[in-house]
Amino acid sequence: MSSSQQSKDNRHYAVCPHDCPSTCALEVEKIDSQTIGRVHGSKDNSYTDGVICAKVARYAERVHHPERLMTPLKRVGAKGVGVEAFEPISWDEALDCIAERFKAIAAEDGSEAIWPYFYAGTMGWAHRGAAHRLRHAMGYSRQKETICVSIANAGWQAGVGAKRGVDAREIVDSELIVVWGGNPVHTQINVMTHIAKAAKKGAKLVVVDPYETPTARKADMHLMLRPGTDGALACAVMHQILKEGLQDQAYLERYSDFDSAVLEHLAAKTPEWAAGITGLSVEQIIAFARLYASTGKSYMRVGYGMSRSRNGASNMHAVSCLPVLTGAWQHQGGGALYGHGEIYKPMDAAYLHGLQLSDPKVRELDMSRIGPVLTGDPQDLGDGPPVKALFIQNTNPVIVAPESAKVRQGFMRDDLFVVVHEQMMTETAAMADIVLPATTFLEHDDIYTASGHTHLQVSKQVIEPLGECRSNHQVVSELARRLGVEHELFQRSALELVDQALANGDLPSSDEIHTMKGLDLAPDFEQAHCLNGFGHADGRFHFYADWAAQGDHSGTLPTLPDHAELTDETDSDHPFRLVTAPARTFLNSSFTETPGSLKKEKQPQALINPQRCEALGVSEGELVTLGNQHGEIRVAAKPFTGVQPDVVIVEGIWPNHAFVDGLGINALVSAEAALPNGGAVFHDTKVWIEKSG
Ligand SMILES: Nc1nc2c(c(=O)[nH]1)N[C@H]1C(S)=C(S)[C@@H](COP(=O)(O)OP(=O)(O)OC[C@H]3O[C@@H](n4cnc5c(=O)[nH]c(N)nc54)[C@H](O)[C@@H]3O)O[C@H]1N2
Ligand SMILES: Nc1nc2c(c(=O)[nH]1)N[C@H]1C(S)=C(S)[C@@H](COP(=O)(O)OP(=O)(O)OC[C@H]3O[C@@H](n4cnc5c(=O)[nH]c(N)nc54)[C@H](O)[C@@H]3O)O[C@H]1N2
Ligand code: SF4
Ligand SMILES: [Mo]
Repeated sequence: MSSSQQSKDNRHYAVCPHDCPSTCALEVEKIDSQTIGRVHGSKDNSYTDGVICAKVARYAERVHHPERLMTPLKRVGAKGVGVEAFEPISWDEALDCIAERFKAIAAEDGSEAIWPYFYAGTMGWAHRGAAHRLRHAMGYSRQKETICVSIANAGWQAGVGAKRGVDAREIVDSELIVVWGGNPVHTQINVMTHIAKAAKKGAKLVVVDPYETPTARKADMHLMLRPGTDGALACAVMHQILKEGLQDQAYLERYSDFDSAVLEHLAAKTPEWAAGITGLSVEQIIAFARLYASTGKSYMRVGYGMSRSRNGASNMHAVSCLPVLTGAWQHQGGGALYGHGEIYKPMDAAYLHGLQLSDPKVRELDMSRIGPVLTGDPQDLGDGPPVKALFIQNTNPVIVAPESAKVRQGFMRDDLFVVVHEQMMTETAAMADIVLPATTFLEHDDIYTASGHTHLQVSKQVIEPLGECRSNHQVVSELARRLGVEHELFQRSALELVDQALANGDLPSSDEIHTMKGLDLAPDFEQAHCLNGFGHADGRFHFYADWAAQGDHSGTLPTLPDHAELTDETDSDHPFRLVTAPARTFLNSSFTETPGSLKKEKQPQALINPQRCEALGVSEGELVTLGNQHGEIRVAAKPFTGVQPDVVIVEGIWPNHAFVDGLGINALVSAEAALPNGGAVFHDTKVWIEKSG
């Protein structure tokens, strides 16, 4: 047998578990029962289409990382030091110790003093949701999931009324693709695969992003606006389209609540007005409006970038009005995609989250405010007890959460008992009292939905769990037993739970879905293009946003599309706006440990307009200090022409220790909750910059 034939035979279907809209179908080379080789994109999945990102192709570097956690550990030295402060213990010892402490804390301070805290290190529903099952069974504090999608969801919901959109495989038929507030070359490479197919047929690409990303470099038009000003740009584009009579009036009347008051409102939102806010030129705005209205086959891929601001929901809503104004939604290759959440509703996610056990009276803490929560902010704790224990799976809050100096201060508390279940000794794990070793997706089974495509996929274990690693579900089940809970959610296997959730929605079994390498749940054309109506009760798209329905009872967010002046604006002491964009070869905090990724990303860098570098007297590689009321960090400067003079970009959620002073980018980001219903404002930060002394 040739070696290439051998490698084909050894390929196992799996699904990428990472928090990425692409949720790629993979083929993993298995070398032996404990070892993987290269990872490839599967050709069998028409969205993945054989392409995956470089970091996952090199996944062997993560699975077989020499520092992968292999046994339970107990901290015997100082917090935050790392692996040398721990000594190995047995699983029984670890789980007994956790159960004992949790029982004692619940007895003394109430069960709400324990806060299971998780996010999307794995997107698999059975393992991701494990912490929820434990929380609801025990009455531990609930978690408001705000760190990623809550602002964007609110903005999209306000207009469209449902998380629904046009299949990205239609991009091949588009004449114009607008990537707005996303950088798919970094964050979901498959979008670029589909754009390349359309470009071959002459389609144009427009990118709206505050800096010249690799995606923007491929664009025919790049609108390099100031962060947090998308509402202004969208309004001026609508103004121009209406002024030139390029809207689809019949569509607007049939499918939206557009009326003469909206028309009048937009009549004031001139390109001149928006130019002053966005930093774009009047000509650019007019040229984009004309290009956008020139074809119904315009496909808008909406990213999260514009939403990670205090006015983010309003920006998202304003942008989502555009394909309605031109009637693009009606056409093959036209419309918009934010996410496909709605199509997966038949799967009973509530069952997997253990919602049947939940008590809505139990307090809910905002995950993005973990710093203020752990440092006892009354705004967060109210009359409730302080958090005395954390049980953490799938997330690394010591580096990814806002106001990270406060997060660290909270973790350093002597009276806080911390359990972290992890694959690596992250900076969060280094703060733990007990660290538990976790399997990777290649060592357990799970089911995956996607936001960027329409397949429901089941991934099965490819290799044996390494060392003593256990899955999230195993750990939570064993803890629940020790805490005295008897429930099927902790007695069945992960796939048995998945099968129940599938059966509850009349979907095929996990085995069937696995055998067919994914079940395509793509809705028909009418549904995907909202021709049967949008998600609101009246079936219309709403130019009038009902923010109160989503939690903004102060009336702060504008009802009609607009520029909401809520951002952390520059002032004489803070002349720059900071954007903390995703790095290409990291995935949030993951891969910040793999040699292949580190070699590419090198070090944290501040991309600063060359004029400003000159004024600051800094050249490439020299250290600059970025600061504001939350803290100061030092980072290497990189003169960069593709950014406005008052904007600075730092890519990647590097570990704090990668920065000169051991304090990373989120030391500068505020934990203020965005309207209407919370959300972290990662790209909405004023800073000053100085050459470091
Ligand atoms: N390689 C890689 N892939 C990832 C991730 C990663 O860290 N690295 N993270 C994953 C996760 S969790 C998520 S949620 C997604 C996020 O995926 P995206 O939606 O692509 O990411 P964002 O972080 O929102 O930032 C995208 C772009 O928005 C731009 N941006 C910032 N502010 C604004 C603004 O006000 N207006 C506009 N128009 N643009 C703005 C940024 O400059 C950036 O280029 O990606 C996932 N995929
Ligand atoms: N400055 C700045 N900060 C940001 C952002 C930004 O754009 N800028 N983006 C924000 C966004 S959108 C998000 S979603 C968050 C994400 O932040 P995180 O949730 O922290 O990100 P990840 O790196 O995806 O996952 C965290 C950890 O999960 C672990 N893990 C993976 N699989 C498993 C498993 O099966 N079991 C267990 N127990 N652990 C597992 C990984 O080893 C990893 O350390 O970061 C946010 N922070
Ligand atoms: S592009 Fe996203 S989903 Fe695909 S392999 Fe890379 S991280 Fe995973
Ligand atoms: Mo995210």
